[in-house]
Amino acid sequence: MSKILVTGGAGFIGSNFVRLLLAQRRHSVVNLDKLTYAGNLENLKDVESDPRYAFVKADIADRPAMERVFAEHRPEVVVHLAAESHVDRSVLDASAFVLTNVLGTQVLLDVARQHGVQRFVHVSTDEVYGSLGATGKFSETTPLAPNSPYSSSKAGSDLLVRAAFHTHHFPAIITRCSNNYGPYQFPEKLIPLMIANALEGKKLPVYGDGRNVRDWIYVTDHCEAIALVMEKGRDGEVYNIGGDAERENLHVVRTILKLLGRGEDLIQYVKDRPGHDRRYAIDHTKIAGELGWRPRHDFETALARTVEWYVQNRPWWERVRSGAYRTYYETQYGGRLKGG
Ligand code: NAD
Ligand code: TDX
Repeated sequence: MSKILVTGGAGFIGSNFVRLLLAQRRHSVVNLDKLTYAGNLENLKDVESDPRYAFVKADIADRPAMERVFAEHRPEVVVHLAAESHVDRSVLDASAFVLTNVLGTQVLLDVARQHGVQRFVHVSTDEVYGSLGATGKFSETTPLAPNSPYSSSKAGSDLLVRAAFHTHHFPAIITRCSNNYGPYQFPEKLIPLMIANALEGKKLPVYGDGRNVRDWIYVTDHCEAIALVMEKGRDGEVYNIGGDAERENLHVVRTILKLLGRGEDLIQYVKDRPGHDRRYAIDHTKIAGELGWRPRHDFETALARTVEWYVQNRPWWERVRSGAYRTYYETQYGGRLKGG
């Protein structure tokens, strides 16, 4: 049993990962999160009283705060998911992306190394490889060619992790995953945005011609891959993770409308995202061969299950949209927990 520090555990993938660790492993988990707009402790309501779970509010770019957290909690393993994660926001203002994704990752690497952390899993993205044409897939040896401020800041963090391994023999591993979907995804990303808008009878904004392709993966498949890499991955390696589910955006949007019994008149074509990557597709042969991982969920079934989750959990995303979720930390945790 280890003590695992998960950064960004109040976000979409992080909260699913914390839940998976507590349910399927015996580890104890410290969730370290700044609670930006994307951090929502309501995502972890069901596990917050678990004695193996602790929450710390802190910024990964704040070195003194990180030193305090590592000295107090002494984690053996770090799984690093904290990031600014939304491409459209990075187009409007890249500064938070550089601060958190680049500087924050370096601070975390330094402090984790000083404290003798035995394994550091850096959760990155397929977007660092850039954009594909009609054919081909990203492998771990595909050159980095990020196109957005978001993906460039993630590529910067990947290179700093690589440098920590090569320069300091720091036991770090990088994962690069394709587009996730599932419960607790912030409704600014394609799938939850389209579901919530359709449920409210609002327009569904499709960028450009809607023919961009993403390789979709159900979030728990990604979380299982991260857990396997954490347990059995090789230091200094990169592992690609993907869902074998390439779909055009328009297909995804039409499927959501069909599942909700809404008409295609809700679709609204809008101005394209600047620098919009055309296609992503992941070759995950390496993690399949080395660690025996494969995605378990097929896209159509898991998308239907996801749509059902947003229908059943309407108060969750309505509280996100109204901003009410921001008060949860204060009312639920106010004064009781130490933070950075
Ligand atoms: P998210 O935006 O839902 O969550 C990010 C979390 O990080 C939030 O809880 C936020 O409060 C926290 N955070 C942000 N800045 C912080 C800081 N300075 N200090 C501490 N915490 C901070 O993101 P997500 O979609 O769950 O993505 C998690 C990770 O996985 C990211 O690193 C992202 O790049 C990567 N990733 C995401 C996808 C995807 O499809 N969503 C795919 C591949 C990789
Ligand atoms: O309103 C929209 N309309 C639209 O057509 C939104 C929000 C998106 N889109 C398109 C843009 C993309 O082609 O849908 C596709 C998916 O968009 P996002 O959900 O914003 O995801 P993407 O830009 O592909 O990046 C995501 O996957 C990789 C995550 O946000 C990243 O954090 C992750 O690294």
